[in-house]
Amino acid sequence: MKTLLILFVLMNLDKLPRTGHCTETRDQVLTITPTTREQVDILKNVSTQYETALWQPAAPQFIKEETEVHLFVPANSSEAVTDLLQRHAITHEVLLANANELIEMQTRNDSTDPRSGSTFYERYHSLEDIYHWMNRIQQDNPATVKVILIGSSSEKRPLYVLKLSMNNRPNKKAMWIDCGIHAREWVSPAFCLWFVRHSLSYYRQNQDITHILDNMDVYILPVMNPDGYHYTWTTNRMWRKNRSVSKRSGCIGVDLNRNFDANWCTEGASDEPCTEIYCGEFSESEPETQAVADFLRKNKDSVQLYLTIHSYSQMLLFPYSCTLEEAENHRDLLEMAQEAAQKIRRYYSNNYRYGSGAKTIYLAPGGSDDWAYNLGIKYSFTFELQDHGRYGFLLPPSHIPKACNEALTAAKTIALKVIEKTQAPTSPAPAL
Ligand code: 0X9
Ligand code: ZN
Repeated sequence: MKTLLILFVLMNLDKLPRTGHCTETRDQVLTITPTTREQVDILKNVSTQYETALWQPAAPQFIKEETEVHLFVPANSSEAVTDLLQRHAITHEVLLANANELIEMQTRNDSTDPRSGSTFYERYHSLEDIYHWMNRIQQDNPATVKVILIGSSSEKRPLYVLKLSMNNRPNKKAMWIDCGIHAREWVSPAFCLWFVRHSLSYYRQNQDITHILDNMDVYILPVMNPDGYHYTWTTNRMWRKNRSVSKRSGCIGVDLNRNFDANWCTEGASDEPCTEIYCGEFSESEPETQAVADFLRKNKDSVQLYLTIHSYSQMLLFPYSCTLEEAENHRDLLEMAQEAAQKIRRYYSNNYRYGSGAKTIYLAPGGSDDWAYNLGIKYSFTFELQDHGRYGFLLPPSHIPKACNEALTAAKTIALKVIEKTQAPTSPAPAL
């Protein structure tokens, strides 16, 4: 009997939790709905008291009554956090019980896994892989793809933009797409890769992408926050900001989507370096922000459409997010977002909300979309990709194709509209 018991313990050593308790606790995501002011205040303090990561909303100050909060709770804080919620009768449920497994699944190098039938574009990739991919794409398409170095990150990683250009028409217009401003939103860089693959594979085969590329060059920045993205692969999967070191605090990182010069650091951002929505020392204080802003300033006469890709919550947002005021072409932007959302519903049976950022989610100043809009790029959108919170930032790789195709549909619908509204027809417009 004793031998059997020892054998059992030895066989299960790896399954025993480090704490020595018998029940295995794992990293999990909770969905919590506060119903009273007191409960809201308790939740606002949770992230400062315990090691947790707020998934939704982006910062504790946006937590309000009767609105779902998604909270990532690592195994070592699990007991304390659930105790606290129970003591204050705060309604909560486990949204994801197996966050560790999902993280492991997403970082596994599938190319060496013979059981995996997924292609390169149906997986998440490390920063190094993405740099290699960009190089290869340029080498394989020397006539149409160029890699442009637009600057470097605070840890001195290069910021590369791909330029897709199918012809040299005089006075050619362009669109811009950036991905990966927020490090943990992995489906965002996956979308930039997906868009490039679609453009290169379906040019001259698919009418819509052909019409877009005939009339516009495309600038694509697959990872705007390389330091943060790298950090999510090596150290902390839940990291959001960049990795710059603050002079006046031990806390690291600026929220690059609060660092642009659009009502910079007013309500909806924070001047406290330890928060997730820290706006930085001054607008464009961060090299990543500066590189993008400089590039767009230089190219503002040609760039007509600005797209920035985030996750999650399934929304198509447009200016303003930095004020409750309406943008001057609000009707146009609303119509375009509505048409894009309708197409997503029709083709993919998925719901995307749409509207101005401030009215649809929250006031959030210093964002790249508002800044690009004020620069004169009158068609400016933020896409929040899948999902609604079932997996949140840990969207399994198997969901990449649908999430990216939905966003691709929206991007193409909007780009075609921009061409229709601003450019005299040079070739027959496609039947929509
Ligand atoms: O808060 C943000 O930066 C974005 N949401 S996220 O959950 N991906 O962090 C929304 C950005 C909307 N646009 C602006 N705030 N300008
Ligand atoms: Zn984001």
